Amino acid sequence: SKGSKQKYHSGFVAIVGRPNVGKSTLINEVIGQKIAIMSDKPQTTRNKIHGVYSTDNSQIVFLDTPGIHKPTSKLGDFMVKSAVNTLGEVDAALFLIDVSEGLGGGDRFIIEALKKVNTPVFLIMNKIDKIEPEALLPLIVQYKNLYDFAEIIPISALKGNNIDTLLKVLSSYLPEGPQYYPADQVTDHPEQFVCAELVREKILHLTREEVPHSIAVAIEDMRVQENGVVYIGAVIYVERDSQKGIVIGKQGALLKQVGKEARRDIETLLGSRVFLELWVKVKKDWRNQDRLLKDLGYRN
Ligand code: GDP
Ligand code: MG
Ligand code: K
Repeated sequence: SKGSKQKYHSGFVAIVGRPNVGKSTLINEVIGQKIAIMSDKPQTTRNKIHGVYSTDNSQIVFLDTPGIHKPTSKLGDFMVKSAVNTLGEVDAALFLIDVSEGLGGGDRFIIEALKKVNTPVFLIMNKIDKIEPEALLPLIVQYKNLYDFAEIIPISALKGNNIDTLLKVLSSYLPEGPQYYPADQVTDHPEQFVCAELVREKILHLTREEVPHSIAVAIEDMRVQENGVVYIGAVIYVERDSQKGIVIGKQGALLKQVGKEARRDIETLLGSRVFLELWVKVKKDWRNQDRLLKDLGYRN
């Protein structure tokens, strides 16, 4: 029985910001587990990843929204629309910026999107470990001129600085509500999606070429074999033959390395042995094909 106990508060919080400002790092720091995929290269996180942060009297469900930026393809357009839709439905939004970089067109585009919804928006000034404290105030003034932020909180997602304050203030914005997920559940994402993202992550890390933005990974098959090993068959879609060559590498070396590194992470994630089989397929202009986008799970 609840008795004199505090009422339970819960809600959904979207994280938005330009690529590489630290959205995935923040979710990982809060959740304490590698569920959001990190990369030095932009736009690794395409789908929403729910990270669930639970305490005795509250629960925050984080949505790592795909990037809001000027769309250049059908996929880009889709991503922007779904991100803006998400913003309208959440209890609060965290707008992350990288304080070591100036306010740019990307930030302005996001701020315009934020103006379309009534959701309270926190300005989260990330990477404070990279600048002198005096540099913060002029930035705050600059951003305040563009938008009426509900809260402004400087943090370092990487060093874990001021995250406790962020969580405390954020919790005060949550309405009374149910515990949506069991307290020990940190993600409601299908394991398949996370596996596909891990493969993508490895490719992004291992290729220096212009491949990253034009790849997609689809898990075609995932099952537990009789010997207890989890079999995973995945297809890596690229747009051009030249990209296929790059992803495969000399005598298959790069693909082999991708498979090796991804398998290791997936084994940690699933807690069992994994046999990972990878194929590379050329699908010309897949970003503008509606059917394939649906097959890959990009749908609202
Ligand atoms: P996302 O694209 O917004 O999800 O950004 P990521 O979380 O993938 O982070 C991009 C890069 O910024 C990674 O190399 C992170 O380690 C780095 N990063 C994130 N937060 C911080 C921070 O607070 N301080 C510093 N110095 N680096 C950070
Ligand atoms: Mg990310
Ligand atoms: K990234």
